[in-house]
Amino acid sequence: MKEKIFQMINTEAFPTPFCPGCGHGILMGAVLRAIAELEYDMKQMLFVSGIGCAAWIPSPHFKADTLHTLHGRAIVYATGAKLYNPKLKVVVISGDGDLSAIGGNHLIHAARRDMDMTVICANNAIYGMTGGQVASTTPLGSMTTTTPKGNQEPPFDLCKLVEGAGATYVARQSVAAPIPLTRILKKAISHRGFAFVEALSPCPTHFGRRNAFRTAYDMIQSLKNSCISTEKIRGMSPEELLGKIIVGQLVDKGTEGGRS
Ligand SMILES: Cc1ncc(C[n+]2csc(CCOP(=O)(O)OP(=O)(O)O)c2C)c(N)n1
Ligand SMILES: [Mg+2]
Repeated sequence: MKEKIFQMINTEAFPTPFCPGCGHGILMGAVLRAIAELEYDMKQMLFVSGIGCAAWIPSPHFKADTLHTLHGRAIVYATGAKLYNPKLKVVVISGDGDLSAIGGNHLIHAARRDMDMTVICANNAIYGMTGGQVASTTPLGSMTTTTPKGNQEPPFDLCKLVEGAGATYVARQSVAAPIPLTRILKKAISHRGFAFVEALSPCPTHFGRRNAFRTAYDMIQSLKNSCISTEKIRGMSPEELLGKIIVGQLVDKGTEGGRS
């Protein structure tokens, strides 16, 4: 497996540009492992990203066709490529800001159309690459460079957003649980139709240090403590679920649909 994954990466592109403790590298590894375990041929795949730290995950690190596009426009390019060549397995990997703020409209409409593509959102709850501004995913009260008194605006629940828009596969997992994350990525990548994965990825540099996390390790521990799986929430009251993040498969409408 190690050898196989080694052949899927551009070794000259390493080390990655990610800060120490950033979760995006774990996500990168999980995506590669998922593809390797599925035994998909990278030559039949296209990876599309927008702009941001997360957008560096596929390009230039994957030895495959990649499109590193404009901020917020990854899904647009992915849609065009898929329409031109329906045989392509198209995977979008980008950040929460890129996909759900500037690119939010494209996200909901691709979900509504059940476009046959996988969208992997590396959600670090902040605009990482540009210095830590508030995002559409930043939790209430969190400190960012643009919310010095704490964020006053409620964040999107990305999974609910795309489910409401029509996505036929939706799942959430954190990079603190790389094996379940890989399992979900395999399901999402092999899904026919619009598949969405929200990968919770810590940003110690911009989110952590402004929000009382002393180390990157603390952020991983906090994710471990607050994530609860869909199986475990049965029978729990809304009060017990307060502050918890539900992870696991949230929607799976089978693999019959999908527009291309
Ligand atoms: C049209 C346009 N507006 C703004 C920017 C500046 N910009 C680049 S990346 C980014 C946000 C990235 O945040 P996110 O998508 O969450 O990725 P992260 O860096 O957190 O992984 C912004 C605002 C830009 N490049 N282009
Ligand atoms: Mg981000």
